Amino acid sequence: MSKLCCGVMILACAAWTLAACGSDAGGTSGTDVSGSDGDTSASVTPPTLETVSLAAGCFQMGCATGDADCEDDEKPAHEVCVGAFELGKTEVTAAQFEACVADGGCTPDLYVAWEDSGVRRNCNAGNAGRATHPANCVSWNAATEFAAWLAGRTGDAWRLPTEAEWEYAARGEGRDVIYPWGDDPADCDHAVLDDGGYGCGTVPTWPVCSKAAGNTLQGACDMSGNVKEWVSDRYGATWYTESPKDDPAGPVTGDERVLKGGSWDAAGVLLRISNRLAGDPTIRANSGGFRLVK
Ligand SMILES: [Ca+2]
Ligand SMILES: [Ca+2]
Repeated sequence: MSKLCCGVMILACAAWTLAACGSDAGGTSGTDVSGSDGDTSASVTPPTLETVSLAAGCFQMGCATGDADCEDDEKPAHEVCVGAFELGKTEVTAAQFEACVADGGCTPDLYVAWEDSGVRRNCNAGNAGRATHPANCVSWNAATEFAAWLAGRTGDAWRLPTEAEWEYAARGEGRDVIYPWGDDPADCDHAVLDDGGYGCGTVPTWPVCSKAAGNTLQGACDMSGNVKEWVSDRYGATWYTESPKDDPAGPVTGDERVLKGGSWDAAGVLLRISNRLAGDPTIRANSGGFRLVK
């Protein structure tokens, strides 16, 4: 991915020329306009995030065996070990994100809310018809803010997953597979993607857990496709040559953050578990969302 390309993407997408925004463009496809919602309320009940349990374990992170599409930044495959954690079964939904907004915990400038026309119409937060769709148009900064808000309101240590935790979970506790369902190519039976039509013909997102055949062994939905997901790590193209084995958390320096799993506007190969995207933490792409762990 090139940063130059990403800069152009933002401008192209501002006019909602979707066709220009569907590639492996580093998390920057889609809308990036200023939000304006600011209503707050003191009596919001924080959402309960359904989770699946992951046991501690070690696995090969990076290119899966036999993956001909694996890219340089996914190499070398290397052993990584993570502790046990609880993973959000779904991408954080628009309704869950709206609770944070209504409670004053999520800053409008860090995400884009839906409006009835223009470029915001494909952002889900604020659209009553998309309550069960994933929150999209959220920056990495908005995702971390949501996590901090939910942790503060519930007392649980909610946070973004590390890239290693995300990948371990997508592999169903670390299996050597290309996709959550195995090695068969990504299609609309398993995931919400671009199969020649954005979102399998339904632009943009689908309600979370619409593609049960693509779930992980533990039951996590949409790890591949629907929205690509922010993880906590900074991006480093050569990070896998130096990553530690135990609980790696990414490079300590770098401006961009990692996105995983591909999205409704991405071709199937970009939904590979080991695929890595990099995005500026301020970018609010209509193909980008997140899930949390604790
Ligand atoms: Ca996803
Ligand atoms: Ca990539």
